[in-house]
Amino acid sequence: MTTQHSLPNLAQYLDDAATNATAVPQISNFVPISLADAYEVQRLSIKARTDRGERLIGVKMGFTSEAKMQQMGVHDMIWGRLTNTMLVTQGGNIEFSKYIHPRAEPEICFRIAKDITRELSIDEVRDYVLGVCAAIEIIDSRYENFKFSLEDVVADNCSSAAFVLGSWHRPQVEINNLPISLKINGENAETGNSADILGDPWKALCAASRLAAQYNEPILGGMYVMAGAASAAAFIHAGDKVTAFVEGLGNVEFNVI
Ligand code: OOG
Ligand code: MG
Repeated sequence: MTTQHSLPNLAQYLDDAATNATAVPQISNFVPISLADAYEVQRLSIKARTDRGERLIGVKMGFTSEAKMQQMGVHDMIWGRLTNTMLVTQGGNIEFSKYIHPRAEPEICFRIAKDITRELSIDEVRDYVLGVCAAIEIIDSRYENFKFSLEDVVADNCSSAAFVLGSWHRPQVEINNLPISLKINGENAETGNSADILGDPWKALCAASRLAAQYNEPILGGMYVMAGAASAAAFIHAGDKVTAFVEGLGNVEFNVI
């Protein structure tokens, strides 16, 4: 790897692309990087954000459903980081001009009750959760044409751009086998079922705990964990009203201005 393609330079390349809302060629087009290097690029690009004053407030799981893997042509579970500036108020606005080619996807989010430092089993994972809610993730790949390899998308913080959270429910609420839909301007854009998230959305949190242990990055009490989309994602445009509905958890929405 040349100095030009050092991991810090690649992190800056992606951070600049996000800041300037300009798509760039995917990294794998000009230099091969390993998955470990890609996670290091992700860590460095997030460090650039926290150095500017942003705070780490959670993590998001990616490719936890077949629908997402099929849509993006990537077949491994991944995770990315969420900072406070990505959190959009429920019913609030995002400015289209700050994004490249944003897409929205309906999700389920967990609020963590106490630090997760080791892999949790499906039987204990609920004890680590304060609440669950319907959510929307706004993804915005920094790569041209939203095209990437697994390493590319990991380096790009798994396309994370923004997220919106609905009202909180107690962790005892049933979250498996719930119909999920995404509407744009009242029209159905995507549909899915929470069972499509690894067969049970709680398993997405188990997977996050495994990654937390593997990368020695605890998920702290108070943080959010997005479970990953059960459906494909839909492109959004200025003027759109975007609503997700998770049966039993309710609606969550935002506007694109
Ligand atoms: C990568 C992010 C994947 C999910 O929910 O599966 C993701 C992408 O699709 O660009 O957020
Ligand atoms: Mg997602």
